[in-house]
Amino acid sequence: MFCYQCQETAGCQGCTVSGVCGKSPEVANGQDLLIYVTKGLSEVTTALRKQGETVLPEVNSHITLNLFTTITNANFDNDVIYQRALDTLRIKDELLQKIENKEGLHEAAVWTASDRNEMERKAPAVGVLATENEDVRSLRELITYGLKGLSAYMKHANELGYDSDDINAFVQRALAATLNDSLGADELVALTLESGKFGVDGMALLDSANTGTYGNPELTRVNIGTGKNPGILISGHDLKDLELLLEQTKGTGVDVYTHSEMLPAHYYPAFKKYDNFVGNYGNAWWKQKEEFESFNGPVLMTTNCIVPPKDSYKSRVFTTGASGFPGCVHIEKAENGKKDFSQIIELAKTCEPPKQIEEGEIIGGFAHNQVLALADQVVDAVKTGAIKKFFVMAGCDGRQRSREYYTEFAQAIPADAVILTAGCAKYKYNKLNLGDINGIPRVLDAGQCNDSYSLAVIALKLKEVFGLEDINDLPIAFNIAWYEQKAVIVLLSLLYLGVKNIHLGPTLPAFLSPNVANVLVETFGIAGIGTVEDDIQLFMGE
Ligand code: FS2
Ligand code: SF4
Repeated sequence: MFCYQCQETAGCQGCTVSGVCGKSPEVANGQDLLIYVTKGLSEVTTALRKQGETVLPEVNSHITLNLFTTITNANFDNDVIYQRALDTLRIKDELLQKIENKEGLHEAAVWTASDRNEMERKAPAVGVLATENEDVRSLRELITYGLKGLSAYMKHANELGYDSDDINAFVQRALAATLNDSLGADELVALTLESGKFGVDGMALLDSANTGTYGNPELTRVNIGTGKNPGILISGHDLKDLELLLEQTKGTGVDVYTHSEMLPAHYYPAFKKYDNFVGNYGNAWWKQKEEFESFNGPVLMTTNCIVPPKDSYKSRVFTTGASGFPGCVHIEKAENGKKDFSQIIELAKTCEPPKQIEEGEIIGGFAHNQVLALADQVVDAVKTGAIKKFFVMAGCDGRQRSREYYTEFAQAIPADAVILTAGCAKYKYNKLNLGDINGIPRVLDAGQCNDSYSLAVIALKLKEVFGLEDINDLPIAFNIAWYEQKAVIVLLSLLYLGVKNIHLGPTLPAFLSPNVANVLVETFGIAGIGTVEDDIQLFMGE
C-alpha cells in the first residue's frame, strides 16, 4: 500500500505498512482500485458530454459517493468498497458502448473485471505510485484530494435535493484529466486552481442547501453537559441524517447529542424545536475512543471521521451514508429516501444515560448571515481600533501533540484580535473562554469545515465595506489546520478567492513535491507554521 493523503501520514512521507488511521493494506488497495475505476468512468462520461449526451444524476451521484467513500476515516469496509467498484465498472461498461470514438481512451476507461478477485489482482498496480514523475503525481493527487472534499460537500447538498450539473461535469473532467499523460505540470497547476473555483461553487451550493432547508445559523449557546435520559450520539457532517433521527426520536424518551463536526447543527433554527436535542458531547473526532465509551449509548456515524472502534463499544456504533466499518451495522437509505433508525433507538432505551464529562455552554452560530447582521458593530469595532486583527483558524483537529500549537496560539493572540473558525479545528480553543470585544465573542464559530465558505463571504463583505481593492489588504491572517481532504478543497477555494500568505499546519502535505510546494510558496505565499511567538509577531507585522 501507499497512501499519503492525510496530515497524519506515517513519518510525514506515506503509510506503507498500514494506515496511521487504522486503514489496512487491503482496504488501501481497494480504495486505490475504486478511485481508478471512478476515473475511468469519468473519462467516459466526459467523452459522452462532448458528444452532446446527458449524464444521468444517478451516475453523477455514484461518482461523488465513490470519492467520498475514500476520504480519510470514512469507510473501512472492503466489501462495500469492492462492491462499489464492481457497480462502477457495470455503469462504465454500459456507457462505453455509446462512445463513438474509443481510440485514445485511457486503460482505466476500457479495463473491466467480473469479480472481486480480478479487481484485487489489479489494485496494487493502479495506486498513487503508478505515476512516476514526482511533480505530476503530486499535482494529480492534489487535484484528486480536492475533488474528494468537493464530492463530500456535493453529497450533503444532494441529500437536501440540491445538485449542480456544472460541478459534476467539472469533477468528472478533472478526474479524467488526472489520467491524461499528455498534460504537464502547467496544465495541472491550472486545473488545480480551477478546482478551487468549483470548490467555492460547491460550498456555496451546500450553504444554500443547508440554509434553505434549516434556516440561517444564529447565535446559539450549546449545552455541553448531559441529561438524565439515555441518549444517541450523532457524529459526522450530514444534517439530513440528524433531521431524520430527531423526527424518529421525538417522544421516545431518548435524547440526541451531537459530537465533533455535528456541533454546528445546534445553530440552525429548524433543529431548535426538538426538546430532546440536548447538547454536544465531547470534542473533535480523535478523542472518540474515550468519549464513545463514556457516552454509554449508541453512536451514529454519518460520515468521517471514524476511529476504528474498541470492542467494548463497537456493538453500539452504527454507520450510514458514505461511512462504514466492518462489524458495525450500516443503515441504508430506503427507496423512499427515508432511513429507519428504530434499531438504534431501541438499543438506546436499554443503555445507561451518558456519563457527564463536561459542563457549561459553548457559543457559536456565526455564519455569514449572523455576522453580517452584526456588521455595523464589527465595522465600528474595527474603525475605533477595538478589533485590530482577525485570525481565520479554520480546518481540522487531529491527534498529534504538535497541534497544541493551535491552543497556545489562540491563547497568545493579542486581546484586540478575534478568531474566525469553522471545522473541527475549533475544539482546540472553543472552550478557553477567551471573552469578547464590545459584546463580540473573540471566537466566532461559523460551523462545519464547509462553512469556511461563510468566512470567505464575511471577508469579502468587509473588503467591500472598507472599500478595499484586495482581500489581502484587510486586517485578516489565515492560520489553517488541516487533516483530511475536505481541508484541501477549502484551501484551493481560498486560493481561488485570491487569499495570500495562508499558513498551513501542523505540517505541510506530504503529497506536495518540493517543486509543487515551491509554486504554492512563490505564487500564493503559502507557509508552514513556526513557534507561536514567532508566528504572532509575523502576523501582527511586528
Ligand atoms: Fe474534522 Fe474529520 Fe470536517 Fe474533517 S471531523 S477532520 O472530517 O471534515 O473536519
Ligand atoms: Fe495514512 Fe492518512 Fe492514508 Fe490513513 S488516510 S493510510 S493515515 S495517509
